[in-house]
Amino acid sequence: MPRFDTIHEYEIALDGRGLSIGIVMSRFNQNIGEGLLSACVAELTRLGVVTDDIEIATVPGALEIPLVLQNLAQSDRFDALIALGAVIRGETYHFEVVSNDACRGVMEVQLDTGVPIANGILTCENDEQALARAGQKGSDCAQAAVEMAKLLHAVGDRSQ
Ligand code: INI
Repeated sequence: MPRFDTIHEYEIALDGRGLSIGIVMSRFNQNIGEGLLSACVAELTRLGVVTDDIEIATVPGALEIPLVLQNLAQSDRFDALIALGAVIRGETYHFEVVSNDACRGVMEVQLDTGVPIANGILTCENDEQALARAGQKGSDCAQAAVEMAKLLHAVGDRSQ
């Protein structure tokens, strides 16, 4: 239901039919990456995205994610992208560098290209914490990607 009579408010249905989604997953902490990925793909398909319209690229670590996202975004083939990975404090002395640079890169790519990117790069204290969060985060990213793709399409349609 609209909140106001004369103000246009975008109402976005989480309907992924017809959307093309690219996923970039870091293989560092691979079991956590796989947990994020399976939850993410399960939710995308539940929302109606067909598997033929999903592409998955894997990279060695979170720091490699932004460059691949940039290439996928510039291909003009995707309505939204998703970044998946885990940076674990206990396993690196440069935790802040890896997490900050990876997340900054993801944000820069989406602002530079205009393609929405759901950021599922977990930053956690330890493996247990990351594993506990992976399922929910993967699913949340699928929903964010579908919502943002649909919202930007709706904004674009109104600008015509
Ligand atoms: N990459 C991750 O995705 N998670 C980490 O926890 C991590 N640690 O611990 O260092 C990590 N490092 C690798 C980095 O992303 C690059 O792959 C590497 O520096 C090569 O460029």
